[in-house]
Amino acid sequence: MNIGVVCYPTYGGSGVIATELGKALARKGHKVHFITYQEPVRLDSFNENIFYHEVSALDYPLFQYQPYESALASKIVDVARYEKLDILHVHYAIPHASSALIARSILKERGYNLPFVTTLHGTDITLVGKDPGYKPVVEYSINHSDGITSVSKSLKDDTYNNFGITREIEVIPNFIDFSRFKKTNKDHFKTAIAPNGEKILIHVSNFRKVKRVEDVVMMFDLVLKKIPSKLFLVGDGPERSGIEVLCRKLGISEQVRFLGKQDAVEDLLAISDLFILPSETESFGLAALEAMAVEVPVISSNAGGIPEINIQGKTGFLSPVGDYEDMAKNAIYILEDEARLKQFKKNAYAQAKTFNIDNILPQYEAYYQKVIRYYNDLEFMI
Ligand code: GMT
Repeated sequence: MNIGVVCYPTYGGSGVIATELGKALARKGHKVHFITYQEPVRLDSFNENIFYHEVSALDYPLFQYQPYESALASKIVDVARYEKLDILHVHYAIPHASSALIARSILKERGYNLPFVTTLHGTDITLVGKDPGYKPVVEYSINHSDGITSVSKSLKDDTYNNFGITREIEVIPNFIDFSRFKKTNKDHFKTAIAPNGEKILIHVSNFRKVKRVEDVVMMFDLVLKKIPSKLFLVGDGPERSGIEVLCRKLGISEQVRFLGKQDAVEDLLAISDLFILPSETESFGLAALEAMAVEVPVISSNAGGIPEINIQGKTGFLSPVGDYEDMAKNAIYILEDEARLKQFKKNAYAQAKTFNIDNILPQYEAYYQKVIRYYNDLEFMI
């Protein structure tokens, strides 16, 4: 197939999934055309079947905000016609689904059929999408997509609960590429960071309010009182400076390393013992799944789709949102017993295996075929 992919190219779960999916489809022989404003960060290797088309939105003094949605729709029209796309897959509804919708109408008028699939990722529904400033457009463009997928059952339910959706949503979960995320021996690195055998806890996020990074620090402060340990804080975002202040106030700055954005997260995960994800809302929790693939158990909140990946008492523990004391208690329970920690690591890996990209990729391929067939049948009837 000739597949167009629209996504956010920066760090962030939806862009990561879009890029990894595109790369895997290209390895299987499909031609994949990324249409974004910047080369996706995970598009780090050359493949003859991958193409990148840059969206450039002309700036003009009249604009307070650049009309990216229009620039993207125009680019989709251009790429679809000249690259002969069979299908377009847009990741994250805002504004990608509405751009796809406009592009599909323009193309149709010019005699070209381009069905499109919208994948809902999380905050496009649970946070931003349901805001009255966006809701009518999000709802309309979801309902007029030719296919709709969601990354978890929980997100599917949230979508039906928050919007007037009249269409079937297919759940296709996120996935792991085990050729990248696997346990590797980084003992020398671990010895340098934790010379006295301290345990390493890790949190990876975009440091937005919804991630509740303050709960990571508060629970770590309690863990530290019982278990010699270190905390890695990976990523960057608006909450970071407040978190640094909190660490100083608690007197734990020596044990906390702020690592900023990292490309090779898997190397940090390889020396970590626990992954912490206390989010307020989380449709899936890809960062936690990546940790599990590298044999790191998860201490998390029970928000959104997290319970679909982190299994209580098996791959880690789940607590009510904000209950950092319970999270600390659970972390200590796992870390205080080596045999127990080992078992949790094993379970985390086994659970991650069920999300192997090799199992999920065929689901997307089959779904694209179904959408193309359905769209063509519909066209035939009209
Ligand atoms: O976490 C974010 O805010 C980033 C966001 C994104 O779209 O980049 O992540 C969402 O999509 C990821 C990939 O499907 C999911 O793993 C995350 O759980 C989801 N984030 C939230 O729901 C908060």
